[in-house]
Amino acid sequence: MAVLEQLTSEQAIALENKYGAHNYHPLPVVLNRGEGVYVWDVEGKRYYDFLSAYSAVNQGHCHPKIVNALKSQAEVLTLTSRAFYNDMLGKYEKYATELFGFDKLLPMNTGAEAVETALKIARKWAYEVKGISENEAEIIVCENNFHGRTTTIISFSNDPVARENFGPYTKGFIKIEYDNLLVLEEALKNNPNVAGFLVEPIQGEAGVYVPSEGYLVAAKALCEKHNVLFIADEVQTGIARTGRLLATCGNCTCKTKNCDSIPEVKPDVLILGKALSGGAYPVSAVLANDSIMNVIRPGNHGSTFGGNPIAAAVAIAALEVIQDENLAQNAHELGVLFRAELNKYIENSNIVKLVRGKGLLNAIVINDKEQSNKAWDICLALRDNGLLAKPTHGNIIRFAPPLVMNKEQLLDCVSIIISTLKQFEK
Ligand code: IF1
Repeated sequence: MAVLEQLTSEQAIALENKYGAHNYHPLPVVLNRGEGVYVWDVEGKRYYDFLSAYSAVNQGHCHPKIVNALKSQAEVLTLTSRAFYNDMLGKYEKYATELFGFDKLLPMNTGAEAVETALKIARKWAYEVKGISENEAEIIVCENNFHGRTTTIISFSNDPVARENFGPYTKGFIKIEYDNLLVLEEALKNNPNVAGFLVEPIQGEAGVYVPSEGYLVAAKALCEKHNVLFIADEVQTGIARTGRLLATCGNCTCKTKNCDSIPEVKPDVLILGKALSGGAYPVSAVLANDSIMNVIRPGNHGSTFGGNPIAAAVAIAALEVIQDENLAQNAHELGVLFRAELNKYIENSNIVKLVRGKGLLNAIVINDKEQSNKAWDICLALRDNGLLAKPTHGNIIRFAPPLVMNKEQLLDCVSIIISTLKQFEK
């Protein structure tokens, strides 16, 4: 078989099973093209993409502005390493720090690398600025978190599948219940060596858990009171996904007074990834003000590809698309419509318990008493009906289409989802 010959779905799946590590269990569909809200399989069938590569393709598949930025830069200079300067990185850093309101940006590639970077910055700040004794720094994290797959990050995961048999585990983390201010205050009061509080504004992988109104604002205030860094992991919630530029703060684009966005809170350390590149290239970043970021000095941290010219060019284009096409406002409005339509159905459903989310990061909880594969079977049926989604944990199905979706397409997807769910009603 010639390496580049067109495969059937069956052939493609067989190749991955035989030659690829089995670190995923993908839905059985083989894609070979994406455009906007659509993807196509190798047999030419078109689907609505309701996962957006876990919110990396917020700007839609193969957005021409982003692809052109990638292609143009790739033709002149792809990588210099940081041993030398390049003409794109400074422009990107200026653009992004002004957009998100921070003094500095540390460029990395994957979300997990950016989370690791934020943890290192928080620890170094704790020793050199806060004055905690060396190797005593603690970082508070939330139960049911998802921050990536490195050995340090899974050290503070409570997902056995992500954590088991990867020890010995990194120390220095205190786990508390998400969306519980009392236990956060207790942890802060009882642990003088806390450097930071790492939190997802919405817990995506856990099943799109939206915290109580005011939780993030109050949590930030508690961190300020105890001189602890509030570290927001917006890898999945950022870049307009939840109906504002960031789920935590700033540039609120919702014009309506009763918008369902999360109250504003300004993180001390902001972690971005995924849609920072529109899904065209691995780009992640950590942003902070000088009083924090300047603990990092030459030789302290880096990566071969971090801050490369392609990443810089692609990230600028991806962020421009978000603003030019007003995607945060669109995500907000379509999210309100999506949840309203689903709630109408749920009133009379015996298999869906609830729908929850912000903007276009939503999930439904399947009324699944027995630990059956109902959510998985529903996703297989959705696939057959032309819409791709995947369960997160067990009985929860995440719905996260590209933010470029229009109202007509969204209502078409609602119709597909509801008619598919009805196939499973008793
Ligand atoms: C997988 C989950 C989503 C993230 C947050 C950091 C990262 C992620 C909030 C790390 C990555 C991805 C990873 C991917 C599946 C997907 C995922 F299901 F794993 F949890 F989106 F919910 N912070 N999430 O969501 O970024 O290193 O992957 O670039 O590992 O299976 P990354």
